[in-house]
Amino acid sequence: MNGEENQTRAADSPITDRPVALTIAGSDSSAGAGIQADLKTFSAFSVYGLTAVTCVVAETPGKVLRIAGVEPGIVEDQITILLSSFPVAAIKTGLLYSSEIITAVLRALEQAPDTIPLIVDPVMIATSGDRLLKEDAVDLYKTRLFRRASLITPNLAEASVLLGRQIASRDQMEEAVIALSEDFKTSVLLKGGHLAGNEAIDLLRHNGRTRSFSAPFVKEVKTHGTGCAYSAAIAAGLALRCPLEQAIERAKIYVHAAIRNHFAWNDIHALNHSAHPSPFREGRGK
Ligand code: PXL
Repeated sequence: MNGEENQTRAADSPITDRPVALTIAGSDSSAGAGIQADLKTFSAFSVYGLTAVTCVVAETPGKVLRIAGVEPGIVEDQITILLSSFPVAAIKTGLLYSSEIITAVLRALEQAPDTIPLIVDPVMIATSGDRLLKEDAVDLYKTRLFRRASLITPNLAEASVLLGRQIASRDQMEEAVIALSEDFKTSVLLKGGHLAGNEAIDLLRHNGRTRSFSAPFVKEVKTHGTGCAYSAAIAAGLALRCPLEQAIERAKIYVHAAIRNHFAWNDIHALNHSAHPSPFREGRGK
C-alpha cells in the first residue's frame, strides 16, 4: 500500500441544487418495475430519488409469485418523514396495493403543498397478466386520489376499468381521454401501447386540449416496468422544472430508448436505463 491510499481527503464542495423526486410504490424483486425502475429512471435524469415502499412483490418479468403489503402506518411514516426533511419537487405513485395503503398515502399527502406535482400511475395489473391492485381499491382512486393528481397515466386496460368500457380504437381513445379528464377533474395521459400497430401513441388531455405523443412501437421485447419508467421520467422532468408537455416528450424518448436497447438473458428482458440519447442536465456530477 502506498502512503497516498491511506490519506483521507476533504470532500469537494457539495452539490446543493440537485432536484428531489419521491416515488410511492411497490418493490419488484426483479428490479424491472416498481420503485427499482423509478430510482433507475430518476438517476438517469440526474434527479435524487426518494422511496416510500407500499408492498413487496416476489416476481420475475413473466410471473408474480406473491405480494405482501407493507403495514399502512409505516407507509404513512415513510412519506411524512421524507416530506418534512427533503425539498421534494415532484411525487409519483405506482402500485399502492390495497385500500388501507391508499388511505395512509392520502393522509400523508395532506402535508404536501398542492404546488408539488403528483403523478398517479394507476397500476392494476402486471404485464404478465397477474393482478397487482386489490379490486376493492379502485374506488379510492376514483373518489379521492385522482382529485389530488396533476396527471394520471392509465394504459388502455386501466382506462377501461376506470370508465367501465372497452377502448379498442383511436377514436375510442380520443373519447376516453376526454371522459377520464372530465370525470376525474385532472390531466390524463392515456397510453395507447400497441393499439396503432407500428406506432406507440399516447394522448394527453391537459387544459382542455388533446395532443398526441408518438414513438415507433418496438416489437418482440418482453420488458415490464415501462409504465413505471414513463411516469417516473415525467416526474423527474417536472422536478427539473420542465413544463408538463416537455416532460412527457422527454420521458417518451427515454422509455423508447430503454426498450430498444433492452438487456436480454435468454427469454428474460429488461429495460436499459443507460440508453437515453442525450444528457438531460448539464453540470457537475451529471
Ligand atoms: O409494471 C407494473 C408494476 C408496478 N409495480 C410493481 C410491480 C409491477 C409489475 O410487475 O411489481 C411493484
